[in-house]
Amino acid sequence: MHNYDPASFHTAIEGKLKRKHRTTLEEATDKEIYYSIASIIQDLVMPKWFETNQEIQQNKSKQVYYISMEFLIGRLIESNLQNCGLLDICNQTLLDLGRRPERIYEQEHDAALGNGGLGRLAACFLDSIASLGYAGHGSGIRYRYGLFEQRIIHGNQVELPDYWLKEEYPWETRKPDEAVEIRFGGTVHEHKRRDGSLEISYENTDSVMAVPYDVPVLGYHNEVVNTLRLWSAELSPAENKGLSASDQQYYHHLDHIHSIEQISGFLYPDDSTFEGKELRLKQQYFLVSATIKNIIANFRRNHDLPLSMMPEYTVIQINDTHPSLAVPELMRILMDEEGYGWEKAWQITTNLLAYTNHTTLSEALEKWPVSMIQNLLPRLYMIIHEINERFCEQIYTTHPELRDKIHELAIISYEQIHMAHLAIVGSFSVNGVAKIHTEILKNKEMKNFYTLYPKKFNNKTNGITHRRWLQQVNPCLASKITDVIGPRWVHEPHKLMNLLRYTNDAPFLETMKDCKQHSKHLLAKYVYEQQGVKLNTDSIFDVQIKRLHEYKRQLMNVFHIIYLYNELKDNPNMDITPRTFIFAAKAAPSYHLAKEVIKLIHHVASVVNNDPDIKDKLKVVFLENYNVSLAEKIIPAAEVSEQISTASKEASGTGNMKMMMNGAITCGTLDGANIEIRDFVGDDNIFIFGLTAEQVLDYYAHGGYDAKSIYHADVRVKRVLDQLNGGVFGSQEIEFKDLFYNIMYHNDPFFVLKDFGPYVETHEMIDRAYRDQNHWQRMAATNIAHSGKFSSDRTIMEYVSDIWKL
Ligand code: 73E
Repeated sequence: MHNYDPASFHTAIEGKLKRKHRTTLEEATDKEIYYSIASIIQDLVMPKWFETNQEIQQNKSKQVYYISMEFLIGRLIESNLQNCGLLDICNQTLLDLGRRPERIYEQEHDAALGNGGLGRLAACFLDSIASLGYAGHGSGIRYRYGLFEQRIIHGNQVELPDYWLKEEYPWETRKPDEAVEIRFGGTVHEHKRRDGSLEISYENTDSVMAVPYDVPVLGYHNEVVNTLRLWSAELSPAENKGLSASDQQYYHHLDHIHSIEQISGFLYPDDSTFEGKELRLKQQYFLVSATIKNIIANFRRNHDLPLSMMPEYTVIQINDTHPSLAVPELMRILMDEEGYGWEKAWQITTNLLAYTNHTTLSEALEKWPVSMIQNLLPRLYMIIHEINERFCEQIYTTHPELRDKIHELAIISYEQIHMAHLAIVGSFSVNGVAKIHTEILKNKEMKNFYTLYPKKFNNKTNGITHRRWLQQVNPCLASKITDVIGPRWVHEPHKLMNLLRYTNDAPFLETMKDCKQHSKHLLAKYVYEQQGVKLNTDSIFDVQIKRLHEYKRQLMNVFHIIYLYNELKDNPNMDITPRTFIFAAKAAPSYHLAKEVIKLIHHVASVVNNDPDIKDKLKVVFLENYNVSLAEKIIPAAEVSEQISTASKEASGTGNMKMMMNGAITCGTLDGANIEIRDFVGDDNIFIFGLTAEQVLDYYAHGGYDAKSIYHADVRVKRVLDQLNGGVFGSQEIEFKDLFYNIMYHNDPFFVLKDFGPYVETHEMIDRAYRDQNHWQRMAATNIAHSGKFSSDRTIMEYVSDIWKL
């Protein structure tokens, strides 16, 4: 994509600094250099971006639109440099200039337009779609505030707004000419035409403009530039009344502008409980309506064909139910604006849409109150109602055996709209995100739908982009891999399998270890700079980084640490392999128990880290403000990857894949993609423990288990819980009674005590295994070798061949 060498790149930066910042290489700030580099990349990208679009138009190839409320893209500077082949040149140029590349790259604000796994998956998918050369676009919201910034004050999480657009974002291009109008509220009028058909019109609606901002998505070394289109809510020109400041209405008008801009104001920070907030519904409709209008406009620009032909050239993947209003919105446009009848419109709609389910947690399932949809989207409500009537009717006539299940399957029941049901009925494909998750969908959560539509259901195990999560974040390991198996794994990640030939190669295992030590040192340096804590880089780096949730069981990890602390206090000369427990996690702001766990980690850390008896044997650190950039620092240094969710609860997980790809050994339950990781690496290269999903579901079906009996039977457990309840961690005012009560009197809904014993024993095995470094590195190499199957390139190829048919 470029003709730069270090000398000409140097000159290019110099030129940008002079023309755009009126400064010199010597005087420029890191930020000015960052902007100059971004601008050089943009100059290279623009013509390729244009050409990619031209090619799509000319080839008339089929396109996929990935609609998602979240795109957790993180920083783009390094991956953009890498994908256009400039990373090495840029690093060298910066070093020659006496600048530290990482200091320059961290000038970019980490774009946190997502909560966690679901949003990061969308970002990995965009990278793979472009790198594999497919025509695929992301469509999301340009939230003015991303996921909150986390600060820890006296062990408590405090949320600060993430105003990420404070400074210019160099990757976006505003496209005001492609803005579309979105309408909310109002009343619907039906007029019968002479021919008996209905004409629908709306009155007194509120209008909002959706203005697109495009971010380029660069393929790896292939000249492809796809688009991530992020929509921003603005005042519609039609509503911009010329009022003077003295006018009473002026203030109403300002309020009105504010309420419109609120639609793309902030990202909802909860990824595990559904909160039926009207503003969130507005966001969803805003995204869906803007995207579909855009898709139709693109289709018209590229083809001289009726919209009924759209499914041949277009497919729309909806990321969970958040964009599931796409079903009624497509129906509305096709019928009310394009004049199709119900049957034809339904055929087109259901041939366009494919739905991915990401969770079976009942608290997370979206159910909107009928009244809210009726008020905000009256016409869509009429359509949803009709879809529901027809659907129930169809079950009644074609599936008599399901007649007594109709109320469970219905889209509308008890004055609520079940978005998952709407999404399943309205799309041609329904996929889960790991094998076990899809099986649970088919055989349990969506069983009756599976009976109705067996062919719709399919599995697409998640993946991660190995370009970012290995090549970019761990250049040391990546280059050592290339040294032994050659560079082809970068294009064909399954070729990492060739590493299996080196699992007994002592020099290779040694270099792998050197890379791990290097990464551990870098992380230790960061931790020291951040919080003044010195890490023992010869200790095991045991990492749990993910959103904080009860089902992910960070609490069980903390209980294990308290247990080890007790053991060491009882027997200070106990022979244990030193450990550093590393946590990073954001809790949803309203999630009390999750915040208590964060506080507990901090109090345990302060006791353990300051106890002279413990010396260098145990250390606990919590790194604040977990985000993509922090993950990039931690993951290369991880040796044990904690994936300890209550079996059946974690649909897939993707952090498990990232850490395995960097040579960490998973300590995990048989949940989500852990199962597939085990199937690939084999029992000898992973530490599995705990209840199976079947056992967990069986307990739930019989009202849970008896947590108190474990408390009374297991002295280790009793001691830990009594310490928790008795104020041992934290002063008198800081108590963790709510955590204690939740286990003892709410019967430990996530089986922390039940799995505790096996978890402790598994960690004892890890402790011993680590002492044989040769063996440990062999396990690490085996994990890396198999991680190619978890590249999102593989996932995307499966979507392409089974669902998208691009
Ligand atoms: O297991 C993860 C999965 O790896 C799952 O919990 C997560 O999606 C990941 C990617 O497939 C997920 N996020 C959400 N639901 N499941 C969610 C729900 C509401 C808002 C935002 C995200």
